[in-house]
Amino acid sequence: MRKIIHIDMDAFFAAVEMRDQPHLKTIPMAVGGSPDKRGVLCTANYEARKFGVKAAMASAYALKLCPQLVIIRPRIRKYAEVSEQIFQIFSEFTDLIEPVSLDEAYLDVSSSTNYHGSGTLMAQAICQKIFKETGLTASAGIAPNKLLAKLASDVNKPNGLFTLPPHQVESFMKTLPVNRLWGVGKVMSQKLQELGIKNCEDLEKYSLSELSHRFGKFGEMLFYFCRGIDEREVETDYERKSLGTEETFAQDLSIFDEMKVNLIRMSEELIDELKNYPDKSIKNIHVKIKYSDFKQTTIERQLVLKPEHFLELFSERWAQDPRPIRLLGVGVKFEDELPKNPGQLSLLT
Ligand code: TTP
Ligand code: MG
Repeated sequence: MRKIIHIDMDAFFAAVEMRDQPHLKTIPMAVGGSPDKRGVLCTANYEARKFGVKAAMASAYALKLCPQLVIIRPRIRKYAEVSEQIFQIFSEFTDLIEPVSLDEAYLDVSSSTNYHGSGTLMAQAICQKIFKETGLTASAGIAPNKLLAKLASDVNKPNGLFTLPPHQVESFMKTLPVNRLWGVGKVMSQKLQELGIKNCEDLEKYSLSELSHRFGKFGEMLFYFCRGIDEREVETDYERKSLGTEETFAQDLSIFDEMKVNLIRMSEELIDELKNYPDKSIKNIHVKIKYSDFKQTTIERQLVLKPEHFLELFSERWAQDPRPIRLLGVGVKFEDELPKNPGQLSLLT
């Protein structure tokens, strides 16, 4: 059973501003662009949220809802500095950290042995340390997977923790509205609504094949998500530099056609899996061969992502050494990314 912690800072940009200018603490305030330049809000403090003011709202409209709202220009560099501090704290607890944005991350603490291996105690310690070092509060969710940890971190937000142990997952999921599931946005939510599906309990009535027939690969994910099942790994930046799959065969393959069939199938599966990484560009593709004597070789090249191209690489290499093989692998390397920023920052004006 994995132990995943999801940490999310409270009203992050606003909290930094309130810390640095304490008079803002008791009044409704937001961080964002100016109302007369068609600016939008990055976030608002909890005082302002009482008026319905929230992130991504036009600043001019927010002022209509709350005329006394104070809007502060964002200081992204400052927020990035604080972000570095909190990620430094995370790294004292585990190496498996997936940054989601400046203020949010998943931590896989399954193999961390301090705090008696307790995810809850670790999350508590992380939040306390964040507060001590930055003066800011965070919320945390502790659960067996990413989907549940993210949902859990919202339960006692702000400045709260929630642990979802495996035996409570079923009852927790039943009443959960489907639009709280990862990946269910407005359009999907609407489609589900049309089928009379409001919460996860309604969704559970649909079989895997029904959901996958209606919504493709995402439908399959929904089938598992509504039951609180999520196999997605906590992906560190390092792991995201490549993606691949390999198979050791029960019996060594000695006939080319058998190899070909398996290779094409594996390439197709990989190409399918790559649909989950729409923002990645592929640098090159590769094929790995392990012979029956464990000798292994890899060939990689800049080619368009197609099953035939994996086959081309394979055939070329195997022709040089046509012996039985025990393992085949196919994979891709991704282009290096620019440093990760929250997509939302584009909202700044
Ligand atoms: P969030 O974690 O979504 O929000 P938050 O930290 O302000 O508030 P909460 O207590 O609900 O977690 O986003 C983190 C920061 O990212 C937020 O402080 C500002 C920025 N951001 C934008 O710039 N635009 C946006 O639309 C959103 C949602 C966030
Ligand atoms: Mg936050």
